[in-house]
Amino acid sequence: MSFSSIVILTGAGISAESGVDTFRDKGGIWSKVDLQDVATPQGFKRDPERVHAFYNDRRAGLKTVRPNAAHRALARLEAEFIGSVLVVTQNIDNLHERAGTKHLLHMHGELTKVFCTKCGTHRDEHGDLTTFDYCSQCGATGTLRPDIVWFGEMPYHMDEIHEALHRCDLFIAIGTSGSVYPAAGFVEEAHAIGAHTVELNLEPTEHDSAFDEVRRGRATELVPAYVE
Ligand code: BJW
Repeated sequence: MSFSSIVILTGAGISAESGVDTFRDKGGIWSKVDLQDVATPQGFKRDPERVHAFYNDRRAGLKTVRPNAAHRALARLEAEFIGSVLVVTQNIDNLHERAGTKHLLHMHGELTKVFCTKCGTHRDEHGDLTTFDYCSQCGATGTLRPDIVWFGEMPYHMDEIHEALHRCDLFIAIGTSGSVYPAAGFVEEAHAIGAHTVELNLEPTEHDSAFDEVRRGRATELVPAYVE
C-alpha cells in the first residue's frame, strides 16, 4: 500500500515507556486522583491550589523523562516521508517535539504553557504556578491556569484536525484507550472517507473493531517496526 497523507493520533501509551503515567491502566493517574478534582473547570474553581500542585508535579516530572524509540520513529517518519504527516497528540507532555516532530497539534493542551482567564494570553511556564502569580500581560493576580483541556472544555485545533482527517489516506492511533471524545471518534471519521486505519496498542481497546488493522505490543517496538 502507498499513502500520501498520514494522520497519527497518540495517547498516553506512547509515553509510558519514557516513564510518564497513563490514565486508565492499572496504577494509572485516575486510580490515584479523582478526575473531577483535577481535570474539570469546577475542580479548579473549588480548589485551585490542589490543581496547581497536581500539574506542578507533572511539569517538574517532564525534566526527568526523555523521548523513547516510538517518539523518535515518528519524527524520522515525518522527516523522510514524501507526503504529509500530522501528529495529533492527546498528551500534554513535550516528548514528541523533543524527539523532533514538527507538524504536531496538542489537542488537550501543554504542561509547559499557562493562560490567563482574564485576558486570554497564553505563555510558556517551566516552573511552578501558584494562585498568587500575576499575568505579565494584563497584570491581574490569581487568573493564571494550566493550559490544559479539562472535561467539558473544547479541545484545541479541532478545525485543523477535522480538515486533516478528511484528506488523509492512512490513520494510525497509538497508545490510546479510545475512552475520551472527540479523539475516540477520529477513527470513524477517517474510515468514512476511505482511509486505511491502524491501531498500535498494548491492550485491546473499546474501538478495536473500527480499525482495519490492529497490532498489539509495546509502542517502542511496534511503532519503529510499523513506520520504518
Ligand atoms: C500502551 C503502552 C505501551 C500503555 N505501548 N500502548 C458521553 C459520550 C461521549 C462524550 C462524552 C460523554 N460524556 C462526556 C463526554 C465528553 C468528554 C468525554 O469524552 N468523556 C468520556 C469519559 C466519555 N470529553 C470532553 O469533555 C472533551 N471535550 C469535549 O468533548 O468538548 C465538546 C464540547 C462541546 C460543547 C461545549 C464544550 C465542549 C475534553 C476531554 C479532555 C480530556 N482531558 C484529559 C486530561 C488532560 C489533563 C491531564 O493530563 O491531566 O486528557 S483526560 C485524559 O484522557 C487525558 C488524555 O489525553 C485522555 C485520553 O487518555 P489516553 O491517552 O487514551 O490514555 P489512557 O490511559 O486512557 O490509555 C492508555 C492506553 O495506552 C491504554 O489503552 C494502554 O493499553 C496503552 N498502553 N502502555 C503501547 N507501552
